Amino acid sequence: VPALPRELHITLPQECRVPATTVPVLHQVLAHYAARTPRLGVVLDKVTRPGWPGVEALGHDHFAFRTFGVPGLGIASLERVLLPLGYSRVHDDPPLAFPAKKLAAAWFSATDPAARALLPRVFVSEIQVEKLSPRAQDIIRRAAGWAAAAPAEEVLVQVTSALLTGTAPWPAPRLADYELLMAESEYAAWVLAHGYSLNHTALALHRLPPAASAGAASASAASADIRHFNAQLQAAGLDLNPEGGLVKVSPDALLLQSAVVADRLPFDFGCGARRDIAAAYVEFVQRLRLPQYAGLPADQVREEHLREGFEVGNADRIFESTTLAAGAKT
Ligand code: OOG
Ligand code: NI
Repeated sequence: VPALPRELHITLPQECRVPATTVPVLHQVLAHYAARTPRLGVVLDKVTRPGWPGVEALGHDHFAFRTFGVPGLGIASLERVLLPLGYSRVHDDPPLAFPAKKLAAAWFSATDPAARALLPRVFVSEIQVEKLSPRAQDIIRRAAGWAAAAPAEEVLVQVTSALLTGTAPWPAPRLADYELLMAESEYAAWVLAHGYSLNHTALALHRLPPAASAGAASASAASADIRHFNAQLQAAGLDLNPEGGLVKVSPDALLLQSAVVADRLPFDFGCGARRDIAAAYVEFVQRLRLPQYAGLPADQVREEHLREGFEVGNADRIFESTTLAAGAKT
């Protein structure tokens, strides 16, 4: 297993009622992701270590996974792993839906309120495979169709194994199949190649103190500032997802998100073909204080006082962080 940089570790206090295996599982997922996300290394080396030298742990706002919405897999397959690990599904009304991308999403948070600011939320999306062309459906069924026929416990073991090893529970696809899916849905092609490997972690800027270099104006701010952070990312030579502006802002203006575009890395397709394709990316989130807590002194603000959840308009743009890398020429 690759080593996990120290500041990405998750530490829970003793009193949290979280199963003993949860943090080791999350660390394993992160270690595989960190090893195949060179841009995460740049974020740590060039931005967070120099800008926040005293900070030992960067908080994870959320992890994100992508799946095929087929019987036995999809959001439900990760739900079956997450519930025994001490997570609960959060029901959004209306549900998170992305009709143009043929995607649906759900998210999970720690069941124990004391663990909520420490364990990452988990955002899981699925592509509505039945809405794709017959040819695309055929490719996906050849890879993922086994799950419909297999006993539930077999699927659970396969999904958990893929999660822990950063792989897919099907063989490496043929390049032609990847390209056919890519022409129709970049998301579907990504899942065919990467399966249950972590799509991104989102670092919680609201849990970081203001940066010393942000200037006097921010000295009284409650946390690091996403616009300043983005400027640091750009100064480090990282390309940010520009869709809808560098900072994606929720309609209530309390959920701010940005992302570096995904790394492009060599991938070994079936039959010996090798190509550079979009891999994982890194996201940054700043949750602002809910209006009813506007008067709290900065040192008393905790995660429960901040804007919760996700936002369709933001997520729709964040999804493009892999498209932007996949389309780039090397
Ligand atoms: C997920 C995109 C959405 C967010 O935080 O809203 C997202 C993906 O790219 O799979 O991460
Ligand atoms: Ni995200």
